[in-house]
Amino acid sequence: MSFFKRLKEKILGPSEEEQLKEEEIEEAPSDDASDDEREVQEDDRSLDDSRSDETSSEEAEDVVSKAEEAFELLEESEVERIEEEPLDDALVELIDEAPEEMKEEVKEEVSLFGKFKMGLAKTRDSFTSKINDLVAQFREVDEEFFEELEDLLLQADVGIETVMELIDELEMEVKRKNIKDTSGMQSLISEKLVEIYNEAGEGEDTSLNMQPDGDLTVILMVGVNGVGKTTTIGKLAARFQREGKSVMLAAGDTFRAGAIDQLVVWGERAGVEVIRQAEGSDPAAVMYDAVQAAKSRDVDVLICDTAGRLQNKVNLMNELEKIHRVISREIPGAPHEVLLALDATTGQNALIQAETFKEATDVTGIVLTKLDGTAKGGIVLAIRQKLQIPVKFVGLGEGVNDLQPFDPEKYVYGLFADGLRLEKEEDEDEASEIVDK
Ligand SMILES: Nc1nc2c(ncn2[C@@H]2O[C@H](COP(=O)(O)OP(=O)(O)OP(=O)(O)O)[C@@H](O)[C@H]2O)c(=O)[nH]1
Ligand SMILES: [Mg+2]
Repeated sequence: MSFFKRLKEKILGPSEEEQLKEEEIEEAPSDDASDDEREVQEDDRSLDDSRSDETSSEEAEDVVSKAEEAFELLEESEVERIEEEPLDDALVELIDEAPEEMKEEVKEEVSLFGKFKMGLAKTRDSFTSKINDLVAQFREVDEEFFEELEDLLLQADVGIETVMELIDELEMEVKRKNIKDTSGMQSLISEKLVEIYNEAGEGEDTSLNMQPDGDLTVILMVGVNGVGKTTTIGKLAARFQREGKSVMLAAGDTFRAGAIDQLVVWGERAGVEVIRQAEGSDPAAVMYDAVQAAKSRDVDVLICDTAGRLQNKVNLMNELEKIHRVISREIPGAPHEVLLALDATTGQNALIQAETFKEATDVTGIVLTKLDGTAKGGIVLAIRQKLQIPVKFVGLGEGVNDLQPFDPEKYVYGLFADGLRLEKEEDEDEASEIVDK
């Protein structure tokens, strides 16, 4: 059954056909009921049906059609993947139960969660299956359990400080609540991870520093070669356009052969203008041109690409400083965002790159790319703890819609989703066993 059929059924109840089938099954054993009784039952049922039909079917159709619209925005391959891996019933219920005026918001949340869940498949599979193994192997919470857990988190690139803090917190919680067996540990771990993440970045702003309507916002994209700067610019351009903003791109990577053309392709895809000069020309001059063009065409957002392949740190610093100077001279306060792209698959190396860029320029946010391609998604936590720069977006694939604003709770829940559902099912099984007894 397709995702939408399930969604529809969840909201509207089973289709007439399926209802008829159910009724046949229900009626079959009631042979001894008199015809009169059956008639009364049927009348009751049809009354109930018409009442609920009138009140809920319009709303439900509305939610379903809005959900369909939202999913149409996703690429076909993603829809297939979502259909293959259905959303948790609990999340579908969320859409179902939301008040009418909030349905749109809830549905967006659900589809965002679906994206995190898909994009984090590698990390989740390795991480949760290892945690599941650990829980199965150690029935009791003891020192050895914590040692193994520590190893596992380090392997996922969570970072030593965060791991130590997490283990300390868990040990305290286990003592406080007198927890003996490991069965509830998954939810406790995810709860604590979100808590630690939030504490480490208290007061941090993960939204983009956008200028008020009518003013130009300049975003500079920096990072070493191959991390995904140009791809992220393409995704951001499409995102802003969807929000109704006009966008322009500046081809500031004049260093690498083919870099300008690559940005032009993204520009064409999103239908936005790309300001460029010949390969090898001064990037600061490109920026100057781009800012002038953006101002004269009343553009809302200018996103600037830069070279990642500079020979050494001094060159990098000099170039970024010059670009910065030119932009801020033309527009005081700009660039409004300097986004550092970091490749999640490079693990701890990403942290070293970040330190270098922090020295070279005022990085205002991180875009963590290729999270879909690594089993070491724990790097998000290490970045937060070590760098004090907010992760503003994460890249969860190569497609134009695969850039998502970062949300720690959805992220951690995405990591543990299956494990938590498993736990919930076990709890429910246990509860029903108790009731049965
Ligand atoms: N799976 C996956 N691949 C990505 C993501 N972001 C970028 N890529 C891929 O990473 C490769 C490099 O991306 P680019 O955007 O060219 O990287 P860049 O930082 O501009 O590289 P240079 O221009 O050489 O400095 C491309 O093949 C992209 O498709 C992501 O979030 N997930
Ligand atoms: Mg590039």
